[in-house]
Amino acid sequence: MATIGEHKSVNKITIPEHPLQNMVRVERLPHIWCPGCGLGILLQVYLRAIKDKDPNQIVTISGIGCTGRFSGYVNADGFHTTHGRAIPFAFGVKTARPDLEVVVISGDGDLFSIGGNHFIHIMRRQVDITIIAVNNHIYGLTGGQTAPTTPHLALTKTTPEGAKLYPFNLPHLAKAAGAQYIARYTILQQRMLVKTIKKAIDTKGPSFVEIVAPCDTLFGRYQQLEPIPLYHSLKEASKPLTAEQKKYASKAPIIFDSLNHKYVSVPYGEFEPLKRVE
Ligand SMILES: Cc1ncc(C[n+]2csc(CCOP(=O)(O)OP(=O)(O)O)c2C)c(N)n1
Ligand code: SF4
Ligand SMILES: [Mg+2]
Repeated sequence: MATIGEHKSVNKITIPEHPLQNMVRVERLPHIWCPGCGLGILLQVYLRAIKDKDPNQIVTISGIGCTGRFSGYVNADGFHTTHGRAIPFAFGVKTARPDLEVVVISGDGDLFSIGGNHFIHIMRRQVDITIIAVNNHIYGLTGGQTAPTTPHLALTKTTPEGAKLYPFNLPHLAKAAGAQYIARYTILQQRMLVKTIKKAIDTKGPSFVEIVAPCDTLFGRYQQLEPIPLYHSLKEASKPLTAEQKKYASKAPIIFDSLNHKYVSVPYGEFEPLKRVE
């Protein structure tokens, strides 16, 4: 049994010991994430993926946002860095200590908006790090503003008439920039995600994993979807990549029908990395 919840405003609660408890900074609990948020699921997925590794050999780095809190809950070395700068921090760590496994876990706004330039250049430089992007289609922590991953015409706090821009297709972007391992899964495919994160960490060179985990509180609310229908829609639209999509990431965008409030297509699996012509 363990006692958690040292925060002043929270009553102490007693819970049975969790099998991954040693890997979590329990003094930080309860976490900040909303009920139903995929980030809680991702924490246990990530811990399962790294549990056989030496905790002194892995560094988990995140930026700012709901996802940015991730590194703070992992009971191993990590950095909770400034907004958009998780990748430069990671590059610094890898440069100083090439023997370490360096994993960036951060939000779609953090990695592709303010940090977008760092993303393409870390890939181009072929740095041996893993980047895990949580695509929740929105800026979660700051109240649901549009992100570079917001579906076309989706309502958000800053697009009350619907997002005019089209979202990035992240695996396609990662492939063009030079990622050596590229995958997309949703937060509903947890076993596959554990394997994928292990593979991404073990790949030499830059690895990229997109995890579609819609913000049920804000993205869901603006699309008039309660959490359960939101997840049902995600599940129904999620399909393994076709052979053509594996080869051409451009043919595997996430499609969300904003007018009818539902996912249409969320292709998932591993994509072929770019073959360079020398
Ligand atoms: C330099 C700077 N600009 C803006 C902010 C405000 N800010 C904090 S989190 C955030 C968005 C985070 O969105 P995302 O990376 O998608 O993370 P999520 O909360 O969705 O997981 C913004 C704009 C900040 N902290 N620092
Ligand atoms: S605001 Fe959204 S992304 Fe942030 S914890 Fe809540 S559900 Fe998750
Ligand atoms: Mg986000």
